[in-house]
Amino acid sequence: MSRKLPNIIVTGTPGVGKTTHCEALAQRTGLRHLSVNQVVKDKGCHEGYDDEYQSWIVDEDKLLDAIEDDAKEGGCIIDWHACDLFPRSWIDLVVVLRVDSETLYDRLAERKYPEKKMQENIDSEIMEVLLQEARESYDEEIVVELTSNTSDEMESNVDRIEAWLRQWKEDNQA
Ligand code: DAT
Repeated sequence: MSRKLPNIIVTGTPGVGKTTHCEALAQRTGLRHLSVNQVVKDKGCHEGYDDEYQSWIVDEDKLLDAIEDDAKEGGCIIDWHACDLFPRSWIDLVVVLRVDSETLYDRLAERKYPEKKMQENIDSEIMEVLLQEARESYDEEIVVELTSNTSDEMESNVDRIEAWLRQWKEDNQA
């Protein structure tokens, strides 16, 4: 696979800080923040809206078609609360963000999530659902778990991913 730049997935339960991390990373590194939520909305990669959960019902085939060219070119930071749908060959690093449940509760309450959706997300975080999904879907060496409770942690996470990117560039020079 001859990408000039790597593709990174930033995943985790809604509210862990994916968007915040991806925006900071995109600004610092020049990589593209690929918000799957935005792509699903903008390119109609869904089968409608689920009112109870207040989220789109994603059509994964359409989504993969919509991002394939970008992914093949490389340099994408893919921001999504699932990671098992992307072909392994596209992905160089999988960052799973984690957060304490009380902090997550506060963040989701602020978003006014419906009670059921809020509880399911908190359970999912406690059960490490996304971490398991990442470990089952990708080689262990490329999956990194990072905590995102505070802005200091976010800063150090971004530093770490930036350092990883520098190393990737060195290792993959043409
Ligand atoms: P996600 O994209 O995973 O749903 P987000 O980036 O929108 O999450 O963050 C949800 C809220 O939490 C938002 O108000 C920013 C805040 N937040 C995220 N990560 C944080 C961190 N590490 N420290 C402090 N606040 C954080």
